[in-house]
Amino acid sequence: MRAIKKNIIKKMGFFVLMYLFCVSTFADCDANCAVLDFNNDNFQDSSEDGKLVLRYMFGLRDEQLVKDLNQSGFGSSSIAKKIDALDKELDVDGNGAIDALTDGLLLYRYLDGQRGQSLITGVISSDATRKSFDEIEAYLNTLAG
Ligand SMILES: [Ca+2]
Ligand SMILES: [Ca+2]
Repeated sequence: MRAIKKNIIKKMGFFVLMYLFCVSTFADCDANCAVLDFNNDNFQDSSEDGKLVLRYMFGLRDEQLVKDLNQSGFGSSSIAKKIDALDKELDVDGNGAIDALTDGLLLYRYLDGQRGQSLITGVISSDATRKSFDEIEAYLNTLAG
């Protein structure tokens, strides 16, 4: 009986260690993973992260935020939290407001690999403080890390 108890305690200790390892790994990821990798799959791309940030800016949350997208084990609330943490940094054109049809599309196009004039055509607000593709690209390069 005592041997069985010892064995159970040993096994529980193993699971506790595994749990702590996983928690610390994910905690590291939150701090160090690329800022625009919203689903934490180690890629910054338009097909997942670009859509996520656009949907988020359009006010979609929970299941609607992640529908048909790869969450890579990262739940919708964690994804929303990661996007939300960027706060004012999401104001890509620097007009003081965060808007899906300007900032969101700039982020989407940037993650899609578009650069130069095609990055900014039709999606810069009239009161933007970052207007040229040079300024937008430089800003997003800093943000993407
Ligand atoms: Ca990603
Ligand atoms: Ca803006």
